[in-house]
Parts: sequence; structure tokens; C-alpha cells
Amino acid sequence: MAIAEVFVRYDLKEELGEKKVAAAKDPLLQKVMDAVVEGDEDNIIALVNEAFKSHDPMVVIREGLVKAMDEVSRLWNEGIYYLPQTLISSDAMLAGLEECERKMGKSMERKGVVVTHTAEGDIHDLGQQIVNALLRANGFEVVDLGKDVPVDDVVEAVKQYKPAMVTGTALMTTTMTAFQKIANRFKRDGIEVPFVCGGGAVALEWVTSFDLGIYGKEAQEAPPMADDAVDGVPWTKIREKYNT
Ligand code: B12
Repeated sequence: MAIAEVFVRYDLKEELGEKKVAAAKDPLLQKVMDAVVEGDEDNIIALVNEAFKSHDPMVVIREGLVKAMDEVSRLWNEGIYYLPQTLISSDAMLAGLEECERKMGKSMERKGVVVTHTAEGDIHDLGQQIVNALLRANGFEVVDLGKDVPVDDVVEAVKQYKPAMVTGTALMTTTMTAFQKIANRFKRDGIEVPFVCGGGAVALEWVTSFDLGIYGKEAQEAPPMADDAVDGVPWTKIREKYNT
């Protein structure tokens, strides 16, 4: 028996009533959104596959999975969701994202290498996982350093893999400061690589206050930025193009 059949979400029933989640573009995407918001990991894969019948995987990510996590963020902010609910929603989102990635496939020819990570002390990696999926789907080789990555490890990985671009995700004001430390280390060691920083805690003004930093608002921006980086566009020009 599916967990959803034995586990009634009284928090959703009581607090939200019929207007459970924000409206999606169509019923198939709505089901994907509902499954993420309700943390229904048992059914998410089937629902995502159902949505592929009329939507591209990119649309399922953008209009289904990401939109649902926006809703989870709202529920958290309003104090309706606590950690457990948020965690099962993230698990459902990740399972759906993996299925989208599988569907998009990976092109054989790799355009270039991008190193991605989530900041030291930070376990909020959903944004990074979306960035990874979109970069891979667009033909980049992603060196995924994972979450809670020490500054030293990022610098070492960049020396080892010599990527065209580096990305960082931070959701907490206490962890985002790692990005400036990384950028300073790159400068000190003569590494001139575009460093795109995103995530809920990060703001454009702050990222553009240090050399190499480029602000990434939406995960979808990562592939075109990486295209520019692979083409040899300097970080100053990439910043100018996306951050002004
Ligand atoms: C989900 C969530 C969790 C999950 C994380 C699961 C996971 N695997 O990621 C769990 C339950 C584990 C969790 C734990 C905690 N959390 Co939490 N969590 C959230 C929540 C509700 C949503 C965050 C999220 O995933 N959003 C969806 C993703 C997709 O958004 P995103 O990462 O920002 O990515 C988007 C863009 O920013 C962009 N992007 C991101 N990276 C990049 C990179 C590039 C290159 C580009 C171009 C774009 C880009 O693309 C994405 C959209 O397309 C937020 C609330 C909120 N309002 O945001 C709190 C929140 C982030 N959590 C918070 C806290 C405090 C915690 C805990 C410390 C709580 C605790 N007391 O234990 C812990 C542990 C934290 C730790 N050490 O890391 C705080 C942080 C406060 C702060 N500003 O410092 C928040 C803001 C809640 C709050 N208002 O208090 N959390």
C-alpha cells in the first residue's frame, strides 16, 4: 500500500483546504506539483512520466518541480510546514528531477567542464541539483562536488579539472560567505574562472562586489552562461551580460 494511502496530511487538509497549491499550467503538471508538495515519493515518477506525454522534461522541471518547491518554501515561511514535511517534499522533488534527467538523456559530445557545489556548512542542494541536470542536458560535463563542500576542496577541484566555469549554491546567510573566500583564493592562485553564485540567500549586489563573482538568479541561466565561458568570454563580460 502506498504511504499516501495510510498517512493523511492533516496539515494540508486543515490549513490549506481546497486551495492546496498554486495553480499549474495544466492538470498533468498540477499532479506533479501536488505530489512534490505532499511529499508523495511513491507516485512522483509515474506522474512525471505521465506529464512527459504532453510536456518536454524542461517544462516539467520548470513548471512542475521548481514551482512546487516555491510552494513548499511558502508553506515553510508561513509556518505550516516544518522540517519533516519539507524533507519529504525535497525527496519527492529529487526523485522527479532524476527522472527528467534520465528522459533528457546525455549528449555524447561534451562541450566543456563545469564544477558545481553547495557551500560549506549548507545542505540545501536542490538548486544545485537543478543546475546539474540542466547543464548535463545541455551537453556539459558536470563535476558535482555535492553539498557542504569545504572551500579548500572547491579550490583543489578547480585546479584538478580546470573547468570553464564554477558554480556555487547557498541558501543560508551564514554559508554564502564561503563564495567570497573561494573567489579570493582563485585570485591569489591566479585562477581566472567565471564563478556563478546562486541560491536563496545570495543577492546580486553582494556577488558582484567581489572579482570573478557572477550572480545566477535562475538555474536556467547556467547553460547559456557556461556556453559563453566555454567560448572564452571573460567573467567581466559574462557579468555585464547577465547582471546588468
Ligand atoms: C527545502 C528546505 C530545507 C531542506 C533542504 C533539502 C535539500 N536537499 O536541499 C531541509 C529540510 C533539509 C532543510 C534544512 C535546514 N534548513 Co532549510 N529550507 C528549505 C526551504 C523550505 C526551501 C529551500 C529550497 O530548496 N528551495 C527551492 C530551491 C530550488 O531553490 P534554490 O536553491 O534557491 O534554487 C533556485 C535559485 O536560487 C537558483 N539557483 C540556485 N543555485 C544556483 C546556482 C547557479 C549557478 C544558478 C545560475 C542559479 C542557482 O535556481 C533555483 C531555481 O531555478 C527554505 C525556505 C525558503 N523560503 O527558501 C528553508 C531555509 C533555506 N532553511 C533554513 C534553515 C535555517 C534550515 C536549517 C538550519 C533548519 C534547522 N533548524 O535545522 C536546516 C539545516 C541547514 C544546513 N546546515 O544546511 C533557512 C535559512 C535561513 C538563512 N537565511 O540563513 C530558510 C531560508 C528557512 C527560513 N526562512 O528560515 N531546509
